[in-house]
Amino acid sequence: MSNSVYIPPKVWKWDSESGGKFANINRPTAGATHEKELPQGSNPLQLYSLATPNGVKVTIMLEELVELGIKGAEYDAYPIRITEGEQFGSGFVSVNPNSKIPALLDKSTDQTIRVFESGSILFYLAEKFGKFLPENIAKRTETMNWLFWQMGSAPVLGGGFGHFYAYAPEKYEYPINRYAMDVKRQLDVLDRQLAHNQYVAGDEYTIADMAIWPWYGALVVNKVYEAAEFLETHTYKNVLRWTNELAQRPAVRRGRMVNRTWGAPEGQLHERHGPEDFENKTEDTLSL
Ligand SMILES: N[C@@H](CCC(=O)N[C@@H](CS)C(=O)NCC(=O)O)C(=O)O
Repeated sequence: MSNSVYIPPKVWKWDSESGGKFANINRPTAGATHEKELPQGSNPLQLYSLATPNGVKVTIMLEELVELGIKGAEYDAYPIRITEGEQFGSGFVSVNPNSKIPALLDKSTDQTIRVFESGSILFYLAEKFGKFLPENIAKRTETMNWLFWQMGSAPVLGGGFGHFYAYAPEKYEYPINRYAMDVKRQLDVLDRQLAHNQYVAGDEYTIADMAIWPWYGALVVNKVYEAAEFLETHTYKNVLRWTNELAQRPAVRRGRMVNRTWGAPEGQLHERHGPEDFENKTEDTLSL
């Protein structure tokens, strides 16, 4: 291994020049960096997010709920441009002190409720509307098992593998090997589960699928980190089958577009305030 050896100093100091993609927004402290109120619309739910895998989990859930005709699930979605530091504005920090998208406000309750952490948001919405989380205790627990599995595995896939393979200023063999091994193990876990189940938690489509699809579904079809060949993701046939099936769902297709600020203009709906916005507020139609 050719990487030079690092001897940690007695006390760690922040090297803001350490580089890598997103280095400009990383810092070792919490709290707001500037005053900025968040916009609010008239729908019961207010979402502050971006169409990254963690953000898409929630927009898929909301679109599935709206598609079922649940009026209380109507939402206003505003983009938080994390590369520009908008997650450190005072309004956003008051909704999520952890300064990460997605974050949700429920204005339909006696006192407005804030919800942060994508897994917590999925669970909150599933409980509130009684959907996509089975009532049967065994199925419900299996759903929560896989939801927590995803929340635990994302830092390995995103913070570990994705960071060192795609974003770090240089490629280092040790962390790439370490995380590639674990991501492949996770893919194998999923592949074995999906060999005998239509959906991740069994025969029902649940919040576990919504949490896992934006990460592992994207990975196996080369939509994150350009790592499909490196990880030989074509070998995870059951994950691919499930990925492609879910991609056909209309709510999944819409969920991917909300708060998306990159890619094809017809796939970008920066703000979402109602179902009709998918017809006339995407970036291609706005520029006409
Ligand atoms: N555990 C959190 C992770 C959220 C997260 O990492 N969000 C990223 C985008 S995918 C973010 O906001 N990053 C901005 C930053 O780190 O400053 C969740 O699942 O909600």
